Amino acid sequence: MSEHDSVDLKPTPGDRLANFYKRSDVIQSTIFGVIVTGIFVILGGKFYTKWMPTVMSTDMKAIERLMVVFTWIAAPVCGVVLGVALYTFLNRHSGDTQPPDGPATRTNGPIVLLWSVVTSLLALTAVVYGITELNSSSIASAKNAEDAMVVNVTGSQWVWTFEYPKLGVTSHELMLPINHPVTFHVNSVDVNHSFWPVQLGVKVDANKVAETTAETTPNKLGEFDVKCAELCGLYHAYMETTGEVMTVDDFNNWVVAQGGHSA
Ligand SMILES: [Cu+2]
Repeated sequence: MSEHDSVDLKPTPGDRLANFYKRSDVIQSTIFGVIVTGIFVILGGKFYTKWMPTVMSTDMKAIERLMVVFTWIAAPVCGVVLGVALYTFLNRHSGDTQPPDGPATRTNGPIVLLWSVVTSLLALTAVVYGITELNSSSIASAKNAEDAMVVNVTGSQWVWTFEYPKLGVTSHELMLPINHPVTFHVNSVDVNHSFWPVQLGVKVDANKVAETTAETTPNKLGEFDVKCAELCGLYHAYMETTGEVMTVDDFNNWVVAQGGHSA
């Protein structure tokens, strides 16, 4: 055999990749991984639409979509990890002092490259999608800002107060008219709180030193929860109240009943 032949016989990266995929441990782990990925992709879509809080605003819809997409992106990574774990678990033998082990993958260039490129692409997709959603929601808020109804939200240990400056109403329940943009100006009189009308998809800090703002447009009639999402002392867990998205007529009636003047 000449020197030239022996160089030709060296396995190419392609050969190493092909051999890697012929290994029974790799085949079994891959099959488990694909099954786990499939389950997470199906459950990801179902979970958020079935068990997450009701979607009552455009922002909540965007958040739900974001969570479903992020679950799908994470599914293959979870699939690979659980696939290998399942293979290891099912192939253990009683009395083994060491778990079954194969050749190291860290010297397998093509596999390391594949793993790095795929996970980088998944992470990049998550970043780009997240930034795009954030941007489109700020554009929508800016568009709505002019005709938005202003509600001043004040957090105090351990009560939420909602003031409607243009309507002359103050309430401890957050009433909102449907399909009308609303801007929350959020403050605190004591410690840091976090204003969280759950089903509206809004969560924003309530600070004493600086006002924060958030916008949304409620688009579904019904009650929603308002909670505090920042540990703020002894009764933090009880710092909650209810809100309701109402028809415009019902909202105006409520305003009048509270002694205010309807818009
Ligand atoms: Cu709190």
